[in-house]
Amino acid sequence: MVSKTFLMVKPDGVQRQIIGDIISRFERKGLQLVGAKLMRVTTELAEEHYKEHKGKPFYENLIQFITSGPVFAMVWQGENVVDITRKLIGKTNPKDAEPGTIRGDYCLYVSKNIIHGSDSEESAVREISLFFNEDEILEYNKDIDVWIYKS
Ligand code: IDP
Repeated sequence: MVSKTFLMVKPDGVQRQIIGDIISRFERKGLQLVGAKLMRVTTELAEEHYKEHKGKPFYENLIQFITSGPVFAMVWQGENVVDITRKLIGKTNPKDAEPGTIRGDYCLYVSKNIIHGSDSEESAVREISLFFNEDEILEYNKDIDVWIYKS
């Protein structure tokens, strides 16, 4: 099923100037970028986004980190896009992430793990609506999809 997911290059990825490399990985896979912006996450938005982690030992650091500099927020569309992007991103802790995944290739620590990706269809819907207005998400055809999607 074609659906959408929310991905975000965290402040460490923006500072390290790997936004382009990260976008390339999803483009090469055949997924479609339908929304994107460089933005600062306010403390209020960070707390809403990460509310399931409130009370955990790493929560305060996580909020501090995600608000510490610009992030690059994106909406991607494609077949099984949530599962596929989670696989391309790799395990939460970079020390367990396989080589070839973004976290496996680019980072060392769970507290600086470069990228966020929604972990379910429900979180994707919630997170997209937290970060994007409807008019910031575009619908357009990619002619190359005939070479990517099965007929
Ligand atoms: P995910 O980002 O792979 O979905 P979650 O378990 O939802 O992983 O955790 C959200 C974020 O919280 C992680 O990406 C990471 O930045 C941070 N985090 C998770 N567990 C730890 C930890 O044990 N120490 C420090 N930060 C953590």
